[in-house]
Amino acid sequence: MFATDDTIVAIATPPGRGALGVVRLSGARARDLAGALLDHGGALQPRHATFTRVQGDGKSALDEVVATFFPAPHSYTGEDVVEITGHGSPVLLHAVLERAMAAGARLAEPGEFTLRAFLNGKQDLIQSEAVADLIDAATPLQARIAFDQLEGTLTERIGALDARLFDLIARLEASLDFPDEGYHFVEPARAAADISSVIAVLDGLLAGATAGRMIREGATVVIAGRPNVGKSSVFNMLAGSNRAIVTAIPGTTRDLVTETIDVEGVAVTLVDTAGWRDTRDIVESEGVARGAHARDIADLVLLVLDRSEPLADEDCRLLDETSKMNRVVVLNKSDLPAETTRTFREAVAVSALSGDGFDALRRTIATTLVGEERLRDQARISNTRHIALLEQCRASLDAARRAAETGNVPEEFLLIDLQAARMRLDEIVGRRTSEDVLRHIFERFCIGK
Ligand SMILES: Nc1nc2c(ncn2[C@@H]2O[C@H](COP(=O)(O)OP(=O)(O)OP(=O)(O)O)[C@@H](O)[C@H]2O)c(=O)[nH]1
Ligand SMILES: [Mg+2]
Repeated sequence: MFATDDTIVAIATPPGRGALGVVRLSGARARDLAGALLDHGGALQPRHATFTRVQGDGKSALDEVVATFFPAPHSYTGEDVVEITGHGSPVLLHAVLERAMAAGARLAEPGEFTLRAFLNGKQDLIQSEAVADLIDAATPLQARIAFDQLEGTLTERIGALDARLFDLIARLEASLDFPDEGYHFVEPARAAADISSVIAVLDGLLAGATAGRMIREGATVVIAGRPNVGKSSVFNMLAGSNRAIVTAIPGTTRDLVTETIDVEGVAVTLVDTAGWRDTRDIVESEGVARGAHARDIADLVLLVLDRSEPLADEDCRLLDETSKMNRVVVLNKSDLPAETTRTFREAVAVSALSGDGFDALRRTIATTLVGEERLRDQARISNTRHIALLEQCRASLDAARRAAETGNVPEEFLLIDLQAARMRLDEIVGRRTSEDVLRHIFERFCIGK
């Protein structure tokens, strides 16, 4: 499968300059190879920070470094690991890397350190994926969910589900040892009830999945409305910058303007669009078409109305068009006297001029996208791979339950579905995951992780 008998090396810190930079080695020869680079006499002591120097090609030293040796199995990868911390200069770090490779180390593939941690049983697959999520996190909420998964809270819940299935399977298998016609070790009704209770736990996990995925992957929020209602002003206020051009001339915005922002922990790609109206202007009508397309793929539409004017035909048309979408109506220009009194189910009054109402708008956006979910501390599933496998698991359990409910299906048939359900759980934690899937997961990582 994956080669783990060689010693790998990579720069573990991001490209570019920094105060410090780290080169990491992992594998059986990590300590020997480090010894060949460093001018420290004698072997590195376990878990001691050793101040020493890296030798250059000739006699002169390259850099002063601190080297730390983590002997197997108490290291990130579960193998012998040496971390060499030097000055954060790309030139120096590459020189150290090349010296390590010249001594016999192989350049690590993306994610290979974490892959080894997984293969050596230091982490399960959920935790390895959480490492990538933690590094990628763009908001504190994303980081918290990833860290939760790294700590094993989701692993525990999957483990608890697995234990209940295992118990049921064991009891049904025992029935097979009493093959007398009509004798059930577990009464079918009992089996159906047990399966139902496992499904209920599964549904609890899946209930938060959409929100979890939205938090992990971020959401696209599109600002729509007729010209001049203040879409670009609302966009700028939410983005905290004057990114979009604002003028009193209707039809100012033509292109899509996007900005990624943090709305109460949810990473939102905010899109400003051209005001919707019938127009003969070629450029503007292209902008209007792009805006319509953006609305179609949005996770949420902010429909901006100018509250200081009566509703126009275009407003009504947009209200109608977006009525089935995930939508928040933004009643802008609340600093001016109100001209419309119509009320909407999900509406927030704001003034993009004064900033009034924007705290409420941010809260409404976040709640509409992910519910109150984000405020609760609990194990969450957020990863599409986990969600898909849990749904497959649920489908198998459902089939088993239906079979049990008929009361006359042999245990063998129930067992097939229950085993299939358990297999999906095994795939989530990585006990039974194909090499292709593993490759796909670890390719996402940066080199050095
Ligand atoms: N009084 C008041 N004026 C506002 C408010 N928001 C926007 N405006 C004004 O309304 C006009 C239009 O604002 P924009 O943000 O450019 O409106 P828009 O919807 O993006 O317009 P288009 O790009 O042309 O579709 C500008 O003169 C803004 O200063 C508000 O809350 N109160
Ligand atoms: Mg605009």
